[in-house]
Amino acid sequence: MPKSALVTGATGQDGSFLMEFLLKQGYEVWGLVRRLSVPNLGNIQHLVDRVSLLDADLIDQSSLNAAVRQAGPDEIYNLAAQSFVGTSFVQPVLTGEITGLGVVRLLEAARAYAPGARVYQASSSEMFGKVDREPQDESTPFHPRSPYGVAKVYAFWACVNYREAHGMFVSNGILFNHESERRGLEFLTRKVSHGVARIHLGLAKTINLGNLDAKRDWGYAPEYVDLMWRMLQLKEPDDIIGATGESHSVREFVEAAFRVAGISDWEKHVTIDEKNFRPSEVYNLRGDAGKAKRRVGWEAKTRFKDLARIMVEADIKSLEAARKSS
Ligand code: NDP
Ligand code: GDR
Repeated sequence: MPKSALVTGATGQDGSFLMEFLLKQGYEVWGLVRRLSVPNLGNIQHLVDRVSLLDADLIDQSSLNAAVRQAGPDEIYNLAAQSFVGTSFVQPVLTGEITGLGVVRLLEAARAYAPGARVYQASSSEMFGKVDREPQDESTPFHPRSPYGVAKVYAFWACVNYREAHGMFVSNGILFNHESERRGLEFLTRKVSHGVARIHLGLAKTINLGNLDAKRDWGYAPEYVDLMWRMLQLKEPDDIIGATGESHSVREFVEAAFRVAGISDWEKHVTIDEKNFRPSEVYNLRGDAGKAKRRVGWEAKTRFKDLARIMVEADIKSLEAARKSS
């Protein structure tokens, strides 16, 4: 019998890469999607014939119960979230409902209808927030700096508690930023790669950004779904960081992206706007993924400059294709 997996957040960046990965491993794959007035299947259009999609929402307990019961999965990957930090400041209650309480709803559904399933929770480096050491590892204290980070901390501890109280196999992957050509357009790297591609093709003149001094540990998303899977193959549940171990500023990413398009005077193409700053910022994140290497043999491979190149080239290619077909 092939193993089966239920992936929430199926339409998102990570959901799409994870479902591809699991299909390659021979899994029967169930993807959880929420009802939208206009379907949002862009990232998984190429997979819809090979996975089973279930309608459910992290806000709605009965739909989660039904989805878990129908899929009867061996593994559950909870990737669904209101995942944009900026929005969490203007929609803090919704973010708490989805990104925090939504995880407890899913754990309850698993406890009732698939108690033997192994559960992966998409925890985040945003939980470290205002850090007191560098690099951050699994023993670094949490000090979240946004409603999103606060919700992720709640969800993290809920997972630990379901492990301890109910003996369930629940693991937290504490992942640092990972990006790709499938990233949503509002996130920094994709906003920049897409903006640079538009400028390169003469479709725009500038990109409007915020804090150029913030630093992040940026990796390439397809590699991180492999870590998620490896974590659920361990004998015992555990909480493990995924990161590259390198930290770069937003400014460095912007420079690198413009360089891919052959533009050196990038300052001329960047405007700064207060609206892109956060009320409380996370200034510097750099992860120590030593435990991931020791426990499951995982290491990030794609380096910073290659990431910028992959993303800018992909955006130039897709914008050119769109232009030709219009
Ligand atoms: P995305 O924002 O690309 O995807 C989020 C997914 O969650 C989408 O499929 C979205 O559906 C779905 N979703 C949102 N709200 C609900 C809801 N109420 N019910 C059901 N589904 C919902 O995120 P990523 O793929 O980048 O990230 C995956 C997970 O990993 C998230 O939990 C994120 O917080 C976490 N994370 C991400 C990191 C990163 O760098 N990418 C780093 C660390 C953690 P829809 O398409 O309908 O909006
Ligand atoms: P982040 O990602 O907050 O790290 O959360 P994001 O790409 O939004 O921001 C990265 C950094 O860039 C700065 N920045 C800008 N950000 C955006 N989005 N737009 C701008 O114009 C801009 N200008 C500067 C931000 O202030 C920030 O410092 C991501 C999400 O995927 C989370 O879900 C995940 O948990 C964490 O990564 C790890």
